[in-house]
Amino acid sequence: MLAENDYPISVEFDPQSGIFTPCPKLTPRYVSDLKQMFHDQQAVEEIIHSGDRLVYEIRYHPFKTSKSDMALGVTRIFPGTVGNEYHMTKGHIHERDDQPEIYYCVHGEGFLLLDTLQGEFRAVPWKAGVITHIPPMWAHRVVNTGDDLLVFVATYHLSAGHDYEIVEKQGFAQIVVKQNGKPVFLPNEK
Ligand code: M6P
Ligand code: ZN
Repeated sequence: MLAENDYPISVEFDPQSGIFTPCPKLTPRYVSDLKQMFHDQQAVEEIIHSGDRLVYEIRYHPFKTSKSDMALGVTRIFPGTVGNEYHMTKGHIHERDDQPEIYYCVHGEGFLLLDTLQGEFRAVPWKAGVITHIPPMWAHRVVNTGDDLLVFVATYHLSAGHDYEIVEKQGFAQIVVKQNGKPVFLPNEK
């Protein structure tokens, strides 16, 4: 006997805009939610005082059956910088150390930053069509270095869990800043 949750579910997705329907949950993230993440604290304060700014949105759909727990997340990062640092996701590492994730860039351009927080760092150049497997124990963050929206699709297990604290404290090994209109990598001073 199938339970009510055990039937297939589909959503309709537009890769250009990053919007899918039906969408049970939308989480907006403002500069004020990412305060600790950007290196230029003066720029952060100025933006917050002048009314804050939306950096990205996450649309989320859980798929929980009697035997499984998948999640679909679609993130749209708006173009822009805070100081000279490009808009990016907060970044997190999974609470569980056996939980990977798939990230699929469907629109825009930028970098996927991957960091073990123990010495290994990768910056994967990202554009529409690139799919990256994020192994367990690698923190992940997406940076939008283009003039357009960056949209990516994520699939992971609900039970993976999000740990933001260590990323907040330590940051990723490198930051991505705009210099002469181009992305440049600098060591994180944190
Ligand atoms: C993807 C998934 C989500 C994550 C979102 C934004 O959709 O990895 O789990 O919440 O990106 O990233 P962050 O949580 O780091 O802000
Ligand atoms: Zn994740």
